[in-house]
Amino acid sequence: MEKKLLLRLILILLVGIILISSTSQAKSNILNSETIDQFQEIDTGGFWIDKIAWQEFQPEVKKLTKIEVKIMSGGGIQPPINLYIEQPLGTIIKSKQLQSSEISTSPNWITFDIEDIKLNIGESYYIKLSFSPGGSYYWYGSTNNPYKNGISNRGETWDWCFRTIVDKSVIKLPFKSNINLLYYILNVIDNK
Ligand SMILES: [Ca+2]
Repeated sequence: MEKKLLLRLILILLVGIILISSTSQAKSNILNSETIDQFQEIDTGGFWIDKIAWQEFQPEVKKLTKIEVKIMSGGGIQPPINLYIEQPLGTIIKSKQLQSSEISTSPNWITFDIEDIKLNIGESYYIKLSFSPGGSYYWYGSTNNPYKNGISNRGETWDWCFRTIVDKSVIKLPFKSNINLLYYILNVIDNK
């Protein structure tokens, strides 16, 4: 009887160690799971933004963490630039402001690190850029409708350069199987 109890304690300890080690492994996987979901990277030119510009997109992954847009600044003293995620157009879900000093005066992919949000897969959302009067920011994009799941403020044939960065982590904690294994072993011991 005492032997059985000791065996149970040892097994619980062992499974505990397995659980802790697998959890820390899963955590490190989660950290590296950011990836691009929706994107339009073709650049055939661009336009100076006339106060506001927007691009529609439809997510295929729920958790949105960042937006990247290919833009440049007109240089000099400028108001900050705001990026909004809207649904529908005009209703802000999230926003992120960058100072003009953070935007270079040559074409670059700029990351707007928004607070993470959960989107509904397949629904239309809008990436909007805007700034106060006096700003001059240029957004690159392409003609011929390269992004099929959305339009832009320039119509159906123009899509701005953008990327949606998402967190695709699937929590693969083997808790369940380990706990089932523990129950199984304990049952075997009990029934001996
Ligand atoms: Ca399009």
